Amino acid sequence: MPAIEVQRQMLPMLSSPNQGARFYNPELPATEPFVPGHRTCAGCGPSIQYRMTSKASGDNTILVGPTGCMYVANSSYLCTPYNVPWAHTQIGSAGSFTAGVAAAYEAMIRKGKWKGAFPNIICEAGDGSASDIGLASISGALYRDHDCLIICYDNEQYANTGIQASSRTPYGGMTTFSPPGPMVPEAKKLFPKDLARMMAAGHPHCYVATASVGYPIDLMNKVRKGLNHKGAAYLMIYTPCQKGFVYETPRSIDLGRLVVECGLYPIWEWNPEARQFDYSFRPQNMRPVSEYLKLQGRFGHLHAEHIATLQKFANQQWNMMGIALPEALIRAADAKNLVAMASAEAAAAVPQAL
Ligand SMILES: Cc1ncc(C[n+]2csc(CCOP(=O)(O)OP(=O)(O)O)c2C)c(N)n1
Ligand code: SF4
Repeated sequence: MPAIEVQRQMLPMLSSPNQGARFYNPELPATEPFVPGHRTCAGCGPSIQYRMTSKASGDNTILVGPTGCMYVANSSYLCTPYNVPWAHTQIGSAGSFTAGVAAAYEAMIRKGKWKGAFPNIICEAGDGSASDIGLASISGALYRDHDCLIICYDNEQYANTGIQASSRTPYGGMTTFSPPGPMVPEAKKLFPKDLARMMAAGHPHCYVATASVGYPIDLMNKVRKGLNHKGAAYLMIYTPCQKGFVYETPRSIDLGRLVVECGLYPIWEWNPEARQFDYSFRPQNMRPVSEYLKLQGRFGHLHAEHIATLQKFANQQWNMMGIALPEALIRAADAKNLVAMASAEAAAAVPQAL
């Protein structure tokens, strides 16, 4: 019997992809594969992202959820908010499980055992799963080019276990595994693993991109591009965690914009055909990192020199994208110029003065 050809869904792009409509866009699909009713925190960035992602992918979708908040908080106590098939997998096997689902559908369709279009197969892995514990299985699935979309919903920490540092936690981030103290005043000393660029460098045939909940239309178009791409695709999406970052709950989308506007989360695409990075995405504003940091309790302990260090890092990212730096951002990379903030010495003197 000749093999039956696999029919793939080609999802259309939404217009105004860069800034997009903030609260309403008439082109948004009405479908809601991720419905109300789950135990995520108010303002949870990963669940906002989950809704956007599944809205973009539509009803012919299969979701895979390795252990983390987007498994546990969504499916606590024997119910789930998924209106499409969903399966839990172990935190380390995000990629191998997803690859198995994709390979099974390919085989079933070719043998005539499954009628209809190939489903959108999406894995939603936290950064603990994607950058640490499940990295090998995800890399394997991407390398073997299974037709699936693997998303790292990047809340920059292990959230579900009570906010521990992952290799995506930024320099200066306070977590229960990186508390600030006299020996390590900046809290986390290491800079984050450059995961998305690792994925592009290591799997050049994959569609790889970064996105943020601050730019919903861009995010949804990248989901669709990743799904339309025949073979493996990988998206890393900034998703602030209200509990771990310690911010006012309505500000999740604001943080999603600020993190890009201050250069700490570059938005780009890796084009596998041209084998090039596309750095053409431009936020509306460029801001100093302090505007982003000051909204979050996890950075509340930082001194001027640490903020300057983060500014230097952000400036390097702007340079990497070929964007000229305004004078104010160059100045902000020098701790002496952060006049409105306490210097390390001044801050250290406070307890003695009391
Ligand atoms: C092999 C294994 N190690 C550790 C755990 C404990 N664990 C459960 S949820 C979780 C945190 C996952 O973090 P992440 O993938 O970043 O997702 P988030 O909770 O942030 O959504 C951990 C470590 C586990 N379930 N399995
Ligand atoms: S702890 Fe963070 S990631 Fe988990 S449900 Fe709450 S806001 Fe979402």
